[in-house]
Amino acid sequence: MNSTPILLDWPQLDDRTEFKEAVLAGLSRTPRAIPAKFLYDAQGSALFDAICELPEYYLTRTEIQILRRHSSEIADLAGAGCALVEFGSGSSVKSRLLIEALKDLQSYVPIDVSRDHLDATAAQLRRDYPWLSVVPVGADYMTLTALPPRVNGAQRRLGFFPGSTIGNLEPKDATEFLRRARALLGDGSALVLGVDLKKDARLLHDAYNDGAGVTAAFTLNLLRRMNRELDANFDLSGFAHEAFYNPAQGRIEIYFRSLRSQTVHVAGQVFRFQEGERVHTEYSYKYDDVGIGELARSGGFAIEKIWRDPVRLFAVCFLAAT
Ligand code: AVI
Repeated sequence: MNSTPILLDWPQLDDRTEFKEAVLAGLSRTPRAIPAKFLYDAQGSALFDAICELPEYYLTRTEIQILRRHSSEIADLAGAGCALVEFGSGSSVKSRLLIEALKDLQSYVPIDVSRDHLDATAAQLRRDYPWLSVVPVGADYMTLTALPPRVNGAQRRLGFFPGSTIGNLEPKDATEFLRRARALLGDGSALVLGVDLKKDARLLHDAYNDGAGVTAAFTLNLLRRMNRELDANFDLSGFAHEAFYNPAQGRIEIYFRSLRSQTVHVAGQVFRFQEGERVHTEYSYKYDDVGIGELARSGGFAIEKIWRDPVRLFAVCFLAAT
């Protein structure tokens, strides 16, 4: 059975206000930082899709390969009659591998803040899988507290959080995400989690500093977005993308850096940037087995199985709720 999107938590009218408040607060504090979620407007999402195709950005194709190789094992562990709940579904490319492998899938529940993405994805999935009940939820999965009642008839709720997006959360927020997912999915549930692993710093560096400059365009799109939406006047030639691996913290750190001393107006306020001053935009934490175990436990899950790519060092984990 199909349906129109269920928009439980759709803050569309407040989007620009939220962006403005976050930017003004982020540029006023020391050190300066703007939350990573604001990188993903329509242009940012398109640039991220392009990043996923880059030769240096191994994460997406490695994870797809693992899912392809092990989807029937995942389906066996999950059992029949699940509701598949995807956190931050985007265009649901990876979930198709699970949709096709899971037995007697009761429903597919993509959760995403981007309504455009959600509508288009749901429509396409309904065309491609007419037998599937697609139940889209327009919401921020970090704040969502309930799933639509239609999902209640499933044997089990199987969460799906691919892409190592968990790595974009600071460890305490990653734990908080898992706790919330555990509460949302309920007793007896499970979660398929994609996690990028610690590896040679050079490979990591290259993945976030690609030769074609797409990652730089992705970071600097945040400045364009501020110019577009907040009446800002960032001169893009005066700022540069900066990304490096911090081995002590086990994370990639991403910033935009001012190339000269300059003044910028944003939403009626004036901000002075020193030459070399950075504004933080993203972390991308990399895990090892111990870290994944600790993270899973802290969020109310236990590792049932991990599939790894031994060369690219990416893991897909099947976590069971404890
Ligand atoms: C979405 N997320 C998992 C990406 C990552 O690898 O941390 C975001 C990204 N930022 C720059 N490149 C990719």
